[in-house]
Amino acid sequence: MSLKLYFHPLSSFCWKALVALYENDTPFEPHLVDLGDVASNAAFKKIWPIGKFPVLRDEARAQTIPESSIIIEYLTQHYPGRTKLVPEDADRARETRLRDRFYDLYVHVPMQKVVTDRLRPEGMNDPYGVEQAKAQILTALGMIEPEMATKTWAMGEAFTMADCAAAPALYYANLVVPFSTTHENAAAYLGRLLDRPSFARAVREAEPYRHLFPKE
Ligand SMILES: N[C@@H](CCC(=O)N[C@@H](CS)C(=O)NCC(=O)O)C(=O)O
Repeated sequence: MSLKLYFHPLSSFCWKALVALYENDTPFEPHLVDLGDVASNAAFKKIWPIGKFPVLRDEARAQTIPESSIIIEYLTQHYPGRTKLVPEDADRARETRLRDRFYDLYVHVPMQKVVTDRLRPEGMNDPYGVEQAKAQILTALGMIEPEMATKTWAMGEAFTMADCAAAPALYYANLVVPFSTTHENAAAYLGRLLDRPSFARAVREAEPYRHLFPKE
């Protein structure tokens, strides 16, 4: 098998890459990274010193690919399948990338800020930063709400990389800033994402690790 994915089943950005892989039944060897284990962490940092997953390794092409969006671009280019995750049309591709960036930077990253603050040592919390992050999520939800009033997926009728980004971002954002009653279109979109077999599989496979998610 040519592709190896360094990941953790609970990690939201890893879900994004997993959705892309599952969409096209792309064969890969899963390699679980345990950042809490000194040896596993050190071995992973030799591959990608930044130490953030997912990271894809393609032995056939001798390529190491970090960053979830770049992994999806790489898969689209070298291992395409029935779901065209990045459209061929240049304008639609750019719009897809914009929505991918939007969900990563303005929903996913602030959601991470709220969650990782819960893991900080006693007395080292950042309540102001957490409030800013929650406000950022609400601003983004306010933009998603009218946009998803008429669309099935982020780009319309076609499932793309933007939906790979939206799925984990909205799933975990809904845990830290519940929005099912305040943003009904965004919530309905999350419901459709949860019904999508690729995302449902990623969520299901994380179940054994759910206890590791830090509660408030
Ligand atoms: N921009 C990166 C973000 C990846 C990321 O933040 N991954 C988190 C897990 S969801 C991680 O590796 N956290 C471990 C750490 O920061 O030590 C991407 O899109 O892949």
